[in-house]
Parts: sequence; C-alpha cells; structure tokens
Amino acid sequence: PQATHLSDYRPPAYRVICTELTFDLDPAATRVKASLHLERHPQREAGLPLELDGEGLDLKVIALDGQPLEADEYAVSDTGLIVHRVPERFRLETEVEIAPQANTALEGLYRSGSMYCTQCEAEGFRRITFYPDRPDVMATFTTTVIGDAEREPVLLSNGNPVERGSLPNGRHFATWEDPHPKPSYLFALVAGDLEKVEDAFTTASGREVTLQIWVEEENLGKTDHAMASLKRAMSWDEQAYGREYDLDLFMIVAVNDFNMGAMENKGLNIFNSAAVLTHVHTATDAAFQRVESIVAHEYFHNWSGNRVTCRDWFQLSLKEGFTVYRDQCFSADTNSPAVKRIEDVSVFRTSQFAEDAGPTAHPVRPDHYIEIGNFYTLTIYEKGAEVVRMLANLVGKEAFRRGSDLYFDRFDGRAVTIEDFVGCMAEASGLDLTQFMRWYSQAGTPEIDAFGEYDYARGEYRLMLRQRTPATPGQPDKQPLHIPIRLGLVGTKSGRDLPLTLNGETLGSDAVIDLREAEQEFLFTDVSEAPVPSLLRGFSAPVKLRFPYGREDLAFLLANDSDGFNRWDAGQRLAMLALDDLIAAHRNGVEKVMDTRVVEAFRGLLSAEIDDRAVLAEMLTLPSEAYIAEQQPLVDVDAIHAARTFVKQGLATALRDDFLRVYRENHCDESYAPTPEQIAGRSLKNVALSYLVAIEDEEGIAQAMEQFEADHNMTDVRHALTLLTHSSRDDLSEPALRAFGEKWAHDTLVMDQWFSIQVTRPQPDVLDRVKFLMEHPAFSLKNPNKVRALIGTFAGQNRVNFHRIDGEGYRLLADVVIELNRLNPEIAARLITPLTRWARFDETRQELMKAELERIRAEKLSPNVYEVVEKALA
Ligand code: B3K
Ligand code: ZN
Repeated sequence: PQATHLSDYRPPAYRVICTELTFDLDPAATRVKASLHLERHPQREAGLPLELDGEGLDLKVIALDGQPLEADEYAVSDTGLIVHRVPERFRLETEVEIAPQANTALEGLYRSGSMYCTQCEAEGFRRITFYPDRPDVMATFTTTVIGDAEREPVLLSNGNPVERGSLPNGRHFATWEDPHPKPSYLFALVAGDLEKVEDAFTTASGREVTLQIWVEEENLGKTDHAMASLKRAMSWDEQAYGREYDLDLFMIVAVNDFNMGAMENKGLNIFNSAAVLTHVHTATDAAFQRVESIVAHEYFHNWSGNRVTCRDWFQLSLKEGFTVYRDQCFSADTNSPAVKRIEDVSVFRTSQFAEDAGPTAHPVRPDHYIEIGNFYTLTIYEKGAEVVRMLANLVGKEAFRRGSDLYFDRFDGRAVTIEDFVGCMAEASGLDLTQFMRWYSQAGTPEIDAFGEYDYARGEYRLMLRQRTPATPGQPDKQPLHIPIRLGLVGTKSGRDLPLTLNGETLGSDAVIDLREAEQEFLFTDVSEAPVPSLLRGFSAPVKLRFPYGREDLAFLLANDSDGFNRWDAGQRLAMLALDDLIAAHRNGVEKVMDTRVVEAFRGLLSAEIDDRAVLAEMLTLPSEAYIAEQQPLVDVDAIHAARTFVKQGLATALRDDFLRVYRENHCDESYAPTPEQIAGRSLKNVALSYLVAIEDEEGIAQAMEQFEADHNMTDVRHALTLLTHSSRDDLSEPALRAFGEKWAHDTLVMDQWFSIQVTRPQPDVLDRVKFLMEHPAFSLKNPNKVRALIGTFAGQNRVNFHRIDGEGYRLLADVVIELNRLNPEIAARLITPLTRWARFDETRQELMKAELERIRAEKLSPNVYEVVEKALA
C-alpha cells in the first residue's frame, strides 16, 4: 500500500456540480446509476483525463454526454476508473452493481439486520459508485431509492423528500433532494422497516424543522432522551455560535451494526444504536450522557464539517477537533462543568498520552497516511479539541466568537484548511498565532518541568518552567510550543489565591501566563505569604506538568485550591505518590504500608461539607490502572494492580463507616431521571459502595445485592453486578449474571454490557470466560459493538489478564485481529492498539507481543491493519 502526502495536495482536475443517483436495492445485486455533471477545475490545466475513485464495483454501463464509451476510451482498475479524454463540461453516466449483503467492512452500502444503510466517511462512497471521492468536491445531490414496498417501506436519503410512488412488482421509490452542495462522504441512504418518533423545532429565525428519529419497532420507547438532547443542542448552537439549522427536516436513524458512534450525514445522521437509544432499565447514566454528547456532536457538524468542510483528510481535525470542543462546551453547560472537565481530562491523559508515546503517534494534522480510516484517533479528536480550547482561551470569549462567525461566513459552502480556521482567530483577535500553529504539526506530549522559589524577604515568587517534547516516530527534533498555563498562587497561611503581579502588571488571582521558550522564568512580586502554586488549572494545555510537590503541598491543595479541577488533580497526584511507593514495594518484595496522609485526605473529603457531589465522587476515585501505567517508566501490570488494590482496601478498611454512611445518605428512591443532581448522587454512593465491596464487607456485599435486586435503574444494577462479579463471591455473582443474561437476552445493547462486566473480572480464569462468551449466541464478530464489548474491553481494561505472562491474552487478541482483518479492517486495526504498546513492558512480554504482531504481519493484510502493524514493528 502507498502513502498519501499532504504536500502532494492538488485540486481535482474536474469537479462535480450536481450528482443524480438511483439505487435499485437488492441484497446481492444492487444497481446504482449515477449521472454526474462535471466541469474542469479552473485551477487545473485543460485536457487532463478524468479520474474517478471506485472499489469493488462491477461496471455495467458508461456513457459520456449520452454516448456509450468504447472499451479503449476508459480503463477500470482496482482503485477506480479513468476516462482518457473528456471535454470542459460534460455529463457522465455510469451504472454499477454492488452486493450490500456481502459487505462486512460496514463501509459504503451495507446491511444491518434487515435494513440497508451507508457509511461513507472517509472513503466509503467509492464503494457505491465511481466518483471523485474527496471532500473538496462539493455537489448537490438528487437521490432516488427503489426498494421492496413490504420489506423496505421506509426509503431515506439526504435533504428533502420530493416525490414517492409505487412501481411494478411490489416495488416503490422515493426521491430526495439535497440543495446544499456537499462532499460525497456526507451522502447517506437508509431503507428498511422502520418506525419514527417525530418532534419539531422552531429556529431563531422562525424556520419550522421536523425532527425524526427512526428505529426498529421494539426500540420506539428509547428515543426520548436523544430527541430532548437534539433540541437542546439546536438551541445551544444558536446561542453559543449563532448557527441555525438549514433544512426543513432533520433525521436520525439507529442501526445496530456501525463502526463508530455516529455519522453526521447531511440531514440524515446515522447512529450506532448504542449512541442513541436509552431507557432507565437498559442504559447507564454514562450512556445517557454519551448519547447527549454524540447527538449534539453530530448536530454541530452541520456547521463545523458540513457547511464548512475539510479540503482534504489531513485537515480532519478542522472539523473533529472543533466539533469535539463544541460538544464538550455544550455538555459542560448542560451538566456539571467541573466533572465534565475531569472526565475528559482523565480519558485524555490516559489514552491520548499513551497514543502520543507509542508507535502510531501523529500530529493533530498528520502529513501522510496509508489508510485515513486509521486516523480517527484521540489525537485528531481530543487533542484537536484541546488545541481549539487553548485558542479560545488565548483569544478570549468575544474574539473567539467573532473568529468563528468570520470562519462560518467566509467559508460557507467551501472546503478549507486548518490555516483558514486559525487565520480567522488571528484576524478577530489581532494575535500572532504563528508559533501556536506548531500544535498542529508537532506530535508528542510536551513535558514541562516546573520549579518554584519563594523569597520571604523580598516577597517574590520565582517560577521556572522548562518545556521539552520527546521525539516521536519521524519527528526526532521538536520546537518549543506556545503553551498557555493558567495558574494561581495559593497562600499557605490564608488558604486563598494571592493577587498576582507579574512584571509590574496586576493579573488578578487566577491568570494565564504564556510559555513560549524552551526555558522561561516568571517573577511574581508582592507575594505576601509563602504560596503553593496551583499550575495548569483546568488542564489549560495538553501537557505533562511536573512540579516537586511534597505530600503536604498536595493535601493542602486538595483542601484549599479554588480551582475544582486542580483540587481533584492534587488528590490524584497525592494518590500517585503513595501508589509509586507501593509499586516499588511490591516489586522489591517489601511489605506494603498504607500512606496515612492519603487516608487523612480522604477522611477530610468524606467529612467535609459537600458542595458538589459529582466532583466529590471523582475525588474519591483512585487513578485507574491504565493511568497509573501511563506514569510508570516501565509498566508492571501486576505491581500496579496489587498497589491499587492495596490502597483501595486500605482506604476502605480505615474509612469503612464513612463510606457506609455516604452510601446510605446518597441512596435515592425517586423515579429515575438523568439529571445532574441524580447522577451526582448515584456516582457518589456507587463509589462508596465500590470501597465496601473491595474489602468484601458483609454490609457492603448485602447492599450491592440489594441494589442489584431492587432493579431501580441500569446505573445501579450494572454497578452492583460489576462489583459482585469482580469480587470473590461467585456464589452471588453467578446466579445474578445468569438472571441478568436471561432477562436481557433479547436486548443487544444490554447484552454488550453483560459481556463487558464479565470480561473485566480480575480473576485468572477470565480468559476462558472470554473464549466461552465468544461462542455465546448473542456474540458475533460481525457486529462491532460486540467485538468492542467483549474483546476490546478485555484487551483494553483487564490489564492483569490481558498481559498474562504466558501470552495467552495476546494470542487471543491476535487471533481475533486476523479474522477481522478479512471481515472489517477498520475495526481490526483499532483492536490492535494494546499490542502496539509493547515497548512499555518487560522483555518477556515485549517478545510475546511482538511475536503476535509478527504473526499478524504474515497474513495478507488490509491497508488498515498493514499500516498499524508496520508502525508497531518499525
Ligand atoms: N465523522 C464521523 C466519523 C466516521 C469515520 C469512520 N471511518 C463521526 C464523527 O466524528 O462525528
Ligand atoms: Zn465528529
């Protein structure tokens, strides 16, 4: 496979003005007729051949301006079609045959159950018809779908419905028109036996929009939350960005087989059913919140992605980073902002940092790729969002809004680049963002070492910062970045933020300083008492920041920092210090001793007046094994597991009565609602319960059992069942799992949870259970949700067992990857991730992991898997 390079970008030789499609649906032989109105691109020379992308298409008819082409006038290859000579403006007609039912890659047109649906981003449209399948070709689309009137009563595509009617032989058709020019990746088609839930939204300027969510009949009761979220998102975008919806109809369709969470096709979003369906008894609080954020995310793409799109796929973060930033702000506004930030940063520091430190590290704007499907990553999405967040904080709220208005207005209907976006921000703010642009081109996580000195006599605090970004594959040398660091100096006497004066300038008590040099010093004057610095508040930049905090400093910040995020982070750092010692003790065979300071800090948290229960729940949560691993020079999964378990049990033993009290005080029998208030209460009590069950406290176990049996809502049921399943009480968990599995055998999304609960068990027999569950009738390798729930969860979250020293965990994963490489390359490539991290482990494990990568490499590989494996073994 060949790499594509950003530096090779050229506009297409021909562009499409309008696209007319007719689909005659059939599982084994769907006919797709395309009529394309093309013209030469004004920036390209005359006389170039027409090159169209196409994969797996059986060409039946081809005609230019009504004249069938002779065999020597065109050529078809594995990757497309070339017409050697074409005029300046012309119409090209093709007809191809495709087989949706044989499409297990779930790209292009495929079947999910008895429905037909599409997924075209990034390069799936070329599996539907011959086309310039690149985002800088934007055309209007008219689509006619012909299906069986009984089996596919519902026929949907983008835009507005314009005509429908019946045809001979029990067939019928529907025609859709999308007036907004769009790239092919935003094309969508859905056909099947679906039911809809309908609602309406009136935009700020008075447009009446019909909102529809299409589902299979049995899911009709599970759409309320998605619909309410959609309406909230629509009005939020009007207020926050001045952006209105632009068609009379907005549709969401839920499908069970989907590679990602959802897809923002114009006017017809297609969703993984897991990202849209919710019900008190089938979905957890986390799932409710995920649905809300994904519905919003896809909706926000209507402007950041669809109206203004990407010139090429290297600019993917232009739409994804910005849209993630938008959905994060939306969720923060709708729920608890501090908790939202804590959750996002936790994921980021665990998984994006790991990506940045591994063999697949790449910049927010990569400069080459083999398979773009491999670049829907935490770096493009989440780091991209962090970069936009830094921009927003640098230019300030008003300028950011002026900049985004400028961006949407100036580039409406166009396919643009990251420079265009940042340029609007620079123009609106007057700031020079040249150095800032390095965030887009430089991969890797910057590391900042900070030191502070308080001069009592002079009343000065000197802060020294040094930044360095470690080398990443292909980028040995790194430049200093422009890093905004939000900070406060918390007085050790007063416990308050001290006023900040820097270079004679008064900055308030919470300020942002700009680190631009490799090394830089900041001298704060008029500092009236010795401070503890609170650095990188709110995670103001996606960096690792080290500061030689003592345990006392951290306990102090945990109790006093005015920044909720940094209070939480101080607790995490304090726990990390204790964990580091215990990991070392475990490795050296020394007796483990519980750090009393951590116990006292937790006691303080549990007994203080509670203002935000959701934040408290986060503060009481220990860093995950994955996060701890991220902090270690060499990952010792067993030592990490032992150390974390030791701390958890130590805290539970010391604070047992407090946890029990917190559990009882926050238990609530009100009828379920996914409100921030209720979610906070459930998180807090469930964290408390996890401590009690960690020491298999009688009372705790009984509460867990009761919570499971009460069957009040899925959050509580799943949590209780997970705790029991992860405990040694198989006498309780086995019957509970059986009952749960039988009760929900008909609900595919609940069965996903049932799989995940079991494969995260720490017990050593879990690998056999994974294999056993792979034979379960509810499991299928062809369904990405199932693969993620069972295999992905095992490999990604059950660290002790996946990394078993006999290599059985690795072997199992490699076996699945090899099979999926044939069925669904996009999912196969994602699944390999844990194996690519071999360099972080001991030699024995390194060899075992590499051996499995080699075994995969020996197969006939899809470009997706090939690219990942080659990088991992490079
Ligand atoms: N834009 C889609 C991504 C689909 C790509 C799959 N290969 C989802 C999203 O970010 O909204
Ligand atoms: Zn997106």
